[in-house]
Amino acid sequence: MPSIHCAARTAVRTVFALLAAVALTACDSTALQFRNTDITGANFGTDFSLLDPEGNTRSLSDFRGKAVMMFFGFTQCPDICPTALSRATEVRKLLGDDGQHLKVIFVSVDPERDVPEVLKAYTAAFDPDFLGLYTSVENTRKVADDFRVFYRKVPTGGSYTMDHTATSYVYDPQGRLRLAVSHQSSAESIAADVRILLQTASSRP
Ligand SMILES: [Cu+2]
Repeated sequence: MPSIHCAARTAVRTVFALLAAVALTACDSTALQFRNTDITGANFGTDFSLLDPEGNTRSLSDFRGKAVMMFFGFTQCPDICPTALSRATEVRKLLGDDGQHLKVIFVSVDPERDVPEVLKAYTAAFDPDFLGLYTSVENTRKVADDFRVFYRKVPTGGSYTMDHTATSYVYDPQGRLRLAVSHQSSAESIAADVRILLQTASSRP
């Protein structure tokens, strides 16, 4: 009898040790140390339906298997957009070979002027792999609202400029919105976070 009792106790101990190990693993995976704002579980910006410069309808699922960094702007932007897209170029460089697993998407908030040819030439000037997307003026407002992106026309003499949200969003390779990246965030911090998202994805069965 004592030996059975002992065996039972060992079994209980083993179970507890296993539970502790499981708890630790779970704890590790939820405590991912992102340097940008973790918005995992956000109930907005879950998908989009937009046109690429060739006129194909594109949605988030087209990029499954890649991390996606998405940014809203306009090609005539004097500073915010060029800065954000240059930074995105830098992020891909910092990622080295993993850079090919990051898709950068630029959504126009100024489709009246950002016609397909203009949009394509603009993104390609930063990186030929960057993708410019657009839709009708009306749908642009809906998509921006879906992504909690603000924008408005600001008249400048005979023309206009646009005010717009400067936040970039990052999706993991499963297509889940994970990070909000501020305009002040560095390319290094974004590359570090994207690396985590890519590694977490590849380690999953
Ligand atoms: Cu801009």
